[in-house]
Amino acid sequence: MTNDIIGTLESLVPELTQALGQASSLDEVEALRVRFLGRKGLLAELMSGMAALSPEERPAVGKAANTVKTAMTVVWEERVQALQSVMQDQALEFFDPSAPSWRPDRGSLHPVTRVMREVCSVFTGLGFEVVSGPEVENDFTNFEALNLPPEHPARDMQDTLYISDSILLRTHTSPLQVRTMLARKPPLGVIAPGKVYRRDSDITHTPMFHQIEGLLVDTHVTMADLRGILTAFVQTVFGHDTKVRFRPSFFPFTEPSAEVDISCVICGGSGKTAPDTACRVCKETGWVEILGCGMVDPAVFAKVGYDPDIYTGFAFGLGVERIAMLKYGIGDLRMFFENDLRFLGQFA
Ligand code: 2NM
Repeated sequence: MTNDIIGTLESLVPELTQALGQASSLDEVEALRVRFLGRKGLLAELMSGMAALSPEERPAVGKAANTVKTAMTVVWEERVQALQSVMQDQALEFFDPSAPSWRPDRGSLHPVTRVMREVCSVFTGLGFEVVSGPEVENDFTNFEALNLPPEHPARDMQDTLYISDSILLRTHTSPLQVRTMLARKPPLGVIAPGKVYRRDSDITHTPMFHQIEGLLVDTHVTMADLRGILTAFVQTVFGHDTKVRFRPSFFPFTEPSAEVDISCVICGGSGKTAPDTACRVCKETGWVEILGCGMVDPAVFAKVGYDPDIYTGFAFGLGVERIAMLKYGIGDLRMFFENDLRFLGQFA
C-alpha cells in the first residue's frame, strides 16, 4: 500500500519534467505549476489520501512527498529560467540599436496664448505691470464704476451672461483696472489680460474670448502719451513700418475716445493683394481696426475715489483673437476653438 503511494508520488517528477519540456510559454509553465504543485493539484490530492494510512505508514510517505515536492519545484524553476532567457535572446535578436527612433510629439503654445504673452511683454517692457482677477464679477466693478448706467444696453440680458441679478461673467477685463484703482493710489500703469464672456455666438463671435486692457494714471497724462505708447506697441508687434491712425469714437468710460487702425498687414495699405485683386482683410480700404482707447472719463475716477482735478489717465482695450488673426493671417475665428492639431501645430 505505502509502496504504491510512494511509487505514484515519485512518478510525478518525470511526468512534470516531460510536460515542462513541451511547454513553450510562461503561461503554460504556470498552468503546470497549478496542476502539479497547486493547492488542488496532483501532489495535494495524493497527500490528502494520507489520512487513510496508519500512523506507522505515514512517516515514509510524508518523507517521499517532501522529496517529490522539492524535486518538482526545482525542475519547474529551472524551466522558468530557461524560458526567460530564451525570450530575452529573442528580444535582443529583434532589437536593432541602429534603427531610427520615433520622435515624441512636441507641444506648442496656443496662438492666443502666444499673442497674449507677446502683448504683455511689450507693455511690461514699457514699465506696465500685469494684473489678474476673477472672471465672475459684480455689477459695480463690471458696469457701474465704468460709467455704464443701469439702463445701458450693454447690461442687457441679451448681451451679458448673468449668474444672478448682480453677479455676472465679466464682459471685459476693465473690472481689473477698477479693482486696481480701488486698491491703490496713482501713479500706476497696469495691463490686464484674460478671458471675457458675452452672450454672442456666430461665425465672428464666440461666447468666450480674450482681451487685454491697459491703464495708465498719473498727474499730467495726455492723449499724446496714449498715442506714443500705442504706436510703440503696434510697431513692435506688427513691424516698424506699420502706420497708425486714430479715429474719434465713443466709450462710456473714456472721453475723448478713439479707435486705432493700422495699415493693413496683408496688403501693406495699398488695398490690393495683386494689381486687380481687392484685399479681403481691409476690404480695399488699406486700414484695419485693432483696438479702442481713450482718456479715462472723470466720472470713472470719481467712482474709484480718485480726484479728477488732480489725475488724468489713458486706457485701451484689444481683442486677442483679432490681433492673432491679423498677425498670423487666420481667416476664421472658429479655428482658435476647434483644437485641430493640424492648425495648432503650425505655431510650434
Ligand atoms: C476699451 C476702450 C477704451 C478701458 C477703460 C478702462 C478703465 F477702467 F480705466 F476705465 N479700462 N479699459 C477701455 C477704454 C477699454 O476697450 C475697447
